Amino acid sequence: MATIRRLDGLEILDSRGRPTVRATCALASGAVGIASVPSGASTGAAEALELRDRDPSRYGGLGCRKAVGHIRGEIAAALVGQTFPDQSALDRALIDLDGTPNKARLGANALLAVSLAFARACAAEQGIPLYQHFAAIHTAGSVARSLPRPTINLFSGGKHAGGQVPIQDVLVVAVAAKTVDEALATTYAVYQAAAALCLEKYGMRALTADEGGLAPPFADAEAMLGDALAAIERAGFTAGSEVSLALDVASSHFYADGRYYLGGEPLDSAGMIRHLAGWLERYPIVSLEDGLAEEDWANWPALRQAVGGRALVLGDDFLCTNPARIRRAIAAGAADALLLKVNQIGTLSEAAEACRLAQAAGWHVTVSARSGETEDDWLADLAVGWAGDHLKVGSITQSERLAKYNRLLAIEAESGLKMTG
Ligand code: 2PG
Ligand code: MG
Repeated sequence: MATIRRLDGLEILDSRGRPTVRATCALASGAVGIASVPSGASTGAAEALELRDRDPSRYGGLGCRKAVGHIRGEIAAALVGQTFPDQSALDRALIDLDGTPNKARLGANALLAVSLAFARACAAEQGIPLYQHFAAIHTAGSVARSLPRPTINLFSGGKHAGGQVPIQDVLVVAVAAKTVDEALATTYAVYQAAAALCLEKYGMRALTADEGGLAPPFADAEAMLGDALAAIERAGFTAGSEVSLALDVASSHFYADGRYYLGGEPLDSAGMIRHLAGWLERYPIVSLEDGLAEEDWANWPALRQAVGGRALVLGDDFLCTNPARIRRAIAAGAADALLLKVNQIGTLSEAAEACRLAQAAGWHVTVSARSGETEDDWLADLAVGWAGDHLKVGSITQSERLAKYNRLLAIEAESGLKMTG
């Protein structure tokens, strides 16, 4: 039971310097929660709507004054003074108030900021860590069981790096690390080795992309993967048994008219699947995100079969953290892992439903940040509370990324929980 005493919104700036939304929720008990929402760039077509002002004279139309105005105005008017038995009651009120299927009227950014600020205030009211409160939101009565294993950006391309190479992320997974602390130290070593390699090979200090990944002018995606392998070895690790790779192919963003424009001859879906299967043979890849495009539904089951359990078939744009899309994908055998981004769906309760659905089907869950992030660290608590297998936050640089790793380190130190295997 929590009674809202005050709701407020603030337009703040994200890691790209673009506006986003922060909300403050004060409860009658005096407990206060403040939360900020992130923003994507390589967005899925089925994502909930992020409300932008569309005033070209201010932040190129990306202002969030309307969304903030909705928190201060209509949402506050409807919710202040109301008592909510739990998170799902609050989220239901937000969804009903908005009244659209994709949160287009009040904005998913406004709704999610309130949803998260309320959760934080409730955790504060009970005097429990946010990750334990998130565990209870996931399933009443449950507690946090494990820590997620970080998957960390090494190299960036695609929409996060100006498209010098079509695929979006090559990530490092410290598969032999036993603790978060060890996983981060391992990744740091690989990242530094990659930076040195980029200096030698490309003759330039490697510039970083939106999420802090190194983004030299790779000749093609193959070179990106080869350089990742070389960096792992240069750092003194054995590729595969100690350090593996994860890929965000983000293929929706180089797919047009039924063809994948990966460089060279355009590939049809079968050709793309063969290409990806070839990578799995040559590189130690444990997770393959958006290997096919979001609208290429019909071919996802064939991708999953071709991968044959060698790597996770992870859906991001494909699933959009949307329970209806996840049900369909489970029924079709189209994937076996969910990339979970709360702002793709717009409230905590709906994202929790997406997470439960995936986990009940035996899927893995990778809890993910967005390319436009803030210094807020709730995502680390969410990944712990919801028993995420992996946490994908971007690279091991830039404070908006490190805020989440630092929170995860603090949770590891205080909770005694073990990282997933
Ligand atoms: C993705 C995310 C995070 P964005 O595609 O997985 O890397 O990117 O937030 O731009 O959608
Ligand atoms: Mg993605």
